Amino acid sequence: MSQLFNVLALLLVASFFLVERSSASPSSRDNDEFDVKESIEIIINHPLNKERPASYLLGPPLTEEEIVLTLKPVLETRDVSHFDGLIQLYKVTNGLKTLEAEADGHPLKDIWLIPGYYLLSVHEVVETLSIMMRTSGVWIPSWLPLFASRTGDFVVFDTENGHIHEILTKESLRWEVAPNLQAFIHGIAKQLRDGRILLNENGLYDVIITDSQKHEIYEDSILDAPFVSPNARNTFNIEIVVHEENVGVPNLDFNCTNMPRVCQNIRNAIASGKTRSLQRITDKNQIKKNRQAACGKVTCTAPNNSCDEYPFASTSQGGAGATTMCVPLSENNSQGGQLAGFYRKNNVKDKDWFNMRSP
Ligand SMILES: *[C@@H]1O[C@H](CO)[C@@H](O)[C@H](O)[C@H]1NC(C)=O
Ligand SMILES: *[C@@H]1O[C@H](CO)[C@@H](O)[C@H](O)[C@H]1NC(C)=O
Ligand SMILES: CC(=O)N[C@H]1CO[C@H](CO)[C@@H](O)[C@@H]1O
Repeated sequence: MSQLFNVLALLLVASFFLVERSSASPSSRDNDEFDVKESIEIIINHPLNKERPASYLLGPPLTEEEIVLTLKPVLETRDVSHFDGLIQLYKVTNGLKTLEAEADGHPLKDIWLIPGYYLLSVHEVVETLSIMMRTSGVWIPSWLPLFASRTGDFVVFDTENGHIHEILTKESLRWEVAPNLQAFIHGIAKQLRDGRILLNENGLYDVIITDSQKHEIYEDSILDAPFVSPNARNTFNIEIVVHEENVGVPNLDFNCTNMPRVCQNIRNAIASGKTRSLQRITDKNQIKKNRQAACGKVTCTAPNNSCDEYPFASTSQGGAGATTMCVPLSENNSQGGQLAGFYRKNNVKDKDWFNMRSP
């Protein structure tokens, strides 16, 4: 508890530092210290969100008592009064009614609140955590899933230290995007307000960053942008243990029992000439680019379905032209777990080759 307090004190210092930095910049207005409510308002009222009715699909706010009560089982003995950002967020809105919105004909990207992600309601946070704990194999109990993409990607709140991580469960990758929730939402609102975010050809957000020669560089994901968290750009493999021995080019055999449609999609892809020879990549930007190129324009109409792709987005062979299929959500964790297990067991690292043997 006192340890948590220390961490919290550190975070507080860190967030002040962030605010300090941004208000020092000459182009920003004086009152840069907007709170979570103001940040959310900036995000939903931004012209880029006009086509995405996030605001009217957002659920009504909850009271602090309701938030604490719902989260209590997952926070266990932790003192929830320390999680200011979480409380502030859900006091603004209880997230998006995803399934209702989709049933109402809105594609997933219409209900994004932040680039690539929609906000889960507090009940969905608890439910999704329990599903991920049962099925994912790489999920850590202290990760509260706050934002989800429905393709196995999440933005999570770590109850150990309040840090915000982006998690790609299928690829077993995570990285820290902000030291706390306030800084995360603030960072996104600020970049939207300052016009450093635009829509790319896939209808997704890009971030404009200027290099030392003032050339514009485009990042494909705002969540990676250094301004969200200047000190936190580390990418980690989850649970990938490094062994010394070289096992050659390993063969991947999927167990299709729990994911018949994923396997059917792979068979379709191979039948149409896609390669079985794959090279793993761990560059998160490239993985997300591949996923968007493959699945960005696919709308899965059946409830609880999400777009799956072969070759996988986490290989050099993935991306535009990949064979896609809408698969039940229940199949995504099965695939993610099997891939992660395969990479770990066979020590398949970045740029290593492997062979998709079956199906
Ligand atoms: C495949 O998965 C199912 C369900 O988890 C399991 O019952 C079965 O034993 C597995 N088959 C093989 C060959 O591992
Ligand atoms: C979709 O998933 C939710 C939550 O897991 C479940 O309650 C609902 O019944 C599912 N709907 C369909 C159509 O499968
Ligand atoms: C079993 C199940 O439904 N797994 C997950 C598939 O992925 C989505 C989001 O990426 C989760 O919401 C599901 O829980």
